[in-house]
Amino acid sequence: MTAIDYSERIPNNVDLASDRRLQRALESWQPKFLQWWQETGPAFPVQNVYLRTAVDAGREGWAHFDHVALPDYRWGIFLAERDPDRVIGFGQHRGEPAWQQVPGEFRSELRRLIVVQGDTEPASVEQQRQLGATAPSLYDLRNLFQVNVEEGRHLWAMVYLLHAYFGRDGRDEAEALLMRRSGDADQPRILGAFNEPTPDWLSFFMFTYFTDRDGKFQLGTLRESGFDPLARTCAFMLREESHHMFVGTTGVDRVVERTAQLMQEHDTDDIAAHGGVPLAMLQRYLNFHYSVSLDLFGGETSTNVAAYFTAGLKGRWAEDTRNDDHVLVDSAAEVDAVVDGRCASIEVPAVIGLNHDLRNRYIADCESGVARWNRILAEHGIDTPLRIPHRAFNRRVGAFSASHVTPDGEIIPEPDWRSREAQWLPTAADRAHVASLMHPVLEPGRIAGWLAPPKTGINDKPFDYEYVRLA
Ligand code: BYC
Repeated sequence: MTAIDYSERIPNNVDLASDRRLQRALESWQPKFLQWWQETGPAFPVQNVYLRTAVDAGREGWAHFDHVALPDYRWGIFLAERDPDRVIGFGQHRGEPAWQQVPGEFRSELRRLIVVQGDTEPASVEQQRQLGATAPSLYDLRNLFQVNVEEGRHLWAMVYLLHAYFGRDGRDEAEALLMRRSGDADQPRILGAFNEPTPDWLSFFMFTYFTDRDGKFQLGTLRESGFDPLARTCAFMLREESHHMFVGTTGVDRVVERTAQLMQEHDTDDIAAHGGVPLAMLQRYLNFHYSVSLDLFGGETSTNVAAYFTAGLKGRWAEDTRNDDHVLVDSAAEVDAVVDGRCASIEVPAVIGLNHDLRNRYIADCESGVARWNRILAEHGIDTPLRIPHRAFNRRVGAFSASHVTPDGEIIPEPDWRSREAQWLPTAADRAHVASLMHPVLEPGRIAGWLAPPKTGINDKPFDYEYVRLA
């Protein structure tokens, strides 16, 4: 059964009505979620928004589009269809039937993974709370709200698992997910990048390109999980996630396009005075968001990830395409390391190097975005390309966290690094310039001057469609 029941207070396709205890527990969490949404969700008041809502967890026609008042969005619990023959694809339990209940010996590791995943979802909503007030177009405002409501739904996805499978401590963790706050000194969100502010739309596009893409890869590994309810929920989340990355990819496309146009039009790199984002500034934003997102993959060597993999809780990206034994007991792998004061690599048992493996897949994906932006620049005759900095640059987690590394991958003394930091990472002046461009443009069909309009609208609607009805 993949169809979603919208007659219930909590829309779901998990037959919630048949488990009164669970239903009551989630119904008592629901008003707390709505209160959290009021307090930390989008602050910009609007009447309603042209949003997609999931109507079926199957493949075809899974979403319905309509104007919806944000607090009336139907957050619910949607799992991809169950394959009754599914077996665990990796680790020491490879080949055994996928678990429908939490295996007792891995309970705390599994809960930890679900809590960390769940914590990122409300964090991103909190980070983006103020953006509505400076939206560059109604189309962009609509996309922001779409991303926000779906991140809220992804929180529901993890909270369902905590309530349904982890008893009392699962319920406590579900409460705690509503208590932590992005950037809060006392109760911060768990992972670094989710405590960084998203103060402007350039940051939002970079975040949805680089940080949501970590979501794609992490969800991809949890979709492989031997714990079937987690695998199924992540499979469906990934479908929603692709729009979030589309927002990032095309958002940066459009900034690059406008930057290139202004450079051509005024025959100068210095387009700040002409209301654009100079290329060097774009590069610094890219450097920042890429490096903090690399940190989200954890250390290059990690006994946590080895334990997750061996237990069958967290697989590798595209596990079934890997040409090995999927157990990795006797395998070795190269991972990044500092060797003799240089960025190099060392050989380690493959299972403890799996964060590096996933990060590598992620890096290759990021490179495709940069290639795409450089094609836009080249079409405008601009031959100073954007670049992905070296993976060791500006890292706070893992092998390079104690080193000071240039975007070219050279380890240099800290004072030298500090003296050049302003060339590499957004400066206060960059942030002030970007902030100065953030004026709301809220008439249908109009767009701010610092980015190009999108090539197509949402769900075949034109760009000048009234995607958001203002309050
Ligand atoms: N910040 O063994 P290590 C998304 C902690 S994004 C702070 O090297 P491990 C989304 C780590 O927890 C996807 N702390 O790392 C995107 C550990 O602490 P404990 C989110 C960090 O455990 C946009 C210690 O350092 N999902 O969905 O192998 C919008 C040693 O770490 C950080 C997941 O991440 C950090 N950056 O891997 C909305 C999937 N990195 O245990 C949503 C679930 C590490 O010693 N999480 N630490 O207290 C995981 O798989 C793993 O927890 C991690 C870390 C990959 C995050």
